Amino acid sequence: MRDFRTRFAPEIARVERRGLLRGALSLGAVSMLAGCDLSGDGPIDRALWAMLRFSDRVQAALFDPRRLAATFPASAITRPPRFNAYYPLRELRPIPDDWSLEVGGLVEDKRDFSLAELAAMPQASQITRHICVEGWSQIGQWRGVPFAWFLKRVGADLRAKYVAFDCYDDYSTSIDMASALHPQTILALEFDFAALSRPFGAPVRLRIPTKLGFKNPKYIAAITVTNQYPGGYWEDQGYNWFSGS
Ligand SMILES: Nc1nc2c(c(=O)[nH]1)N[C@H]1C(S)=C(S)[C@@H](COP(=O)(O)O)O[C@H]1N2
Ligand SMILES: [Mo]
Repeated sequence: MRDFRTRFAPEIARVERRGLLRGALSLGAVSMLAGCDLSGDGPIDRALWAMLRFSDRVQAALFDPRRLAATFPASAITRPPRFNAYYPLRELRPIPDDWSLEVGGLVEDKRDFSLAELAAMPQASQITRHICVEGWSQIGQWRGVPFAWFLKRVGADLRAKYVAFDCYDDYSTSIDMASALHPQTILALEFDFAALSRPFGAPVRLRIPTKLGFKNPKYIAAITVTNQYPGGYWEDQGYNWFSGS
């Protein structure tokens, strides 16, 4: 943290110009505002968004890409697993028969991938804890393609800032490239030692145990590598974007 001020000099200057750090509003106070409606476009909203982006940069700088999330024995798996989405399970719609995973943005191999192609790639299994911001957690098993391997395979620009996910239920989220490349981040095809079922993310979901549950998109339709801040369904409503767990 010694070079903190140097490293974040432009951001700190920007935030200080707005008088926020000199005032009563600390980063903690701003994070408590997560959950408030920040959809307005006034000067206060813009200043708050600047603070939130600043907080994301700090969290990204503190993220250790080699530190592994805790793993558990199969006996620790929570059963039955808990479904969660921004709507109730009965409103889950079917996935189109012609599903394929669209990969675009800053990648060389911009095209669609079938489930068979994904299944033929290297797979890794993990038993990790999934933590939902709503105040519950569960331990589960997921298996799938190491996302770092996948990003290299499609020739993604690994210096790009973000990877964005768009889902079939109009959900979306996005993550930083360092977290995307973390060894435990996988494109999961399997959950609880069986093919992913529809509620838990079929055909494919992201499993990223270093982040909170809402950063683990299910029913992925498209993956985009980009330098433009993509936000996401909850992120656009003020949830902390980085959301490490
Ligand atoms: N497509 C999609 N993915 C999603 C969500 C969603 O509503 N739609 N909810 C998120 C949230 S808040 C959580 S906690 C987890 C829940 O995953 P689970 O149903 O496998 O427990 O999915 C995340 N991914
Ligand atoms: Mo969640």
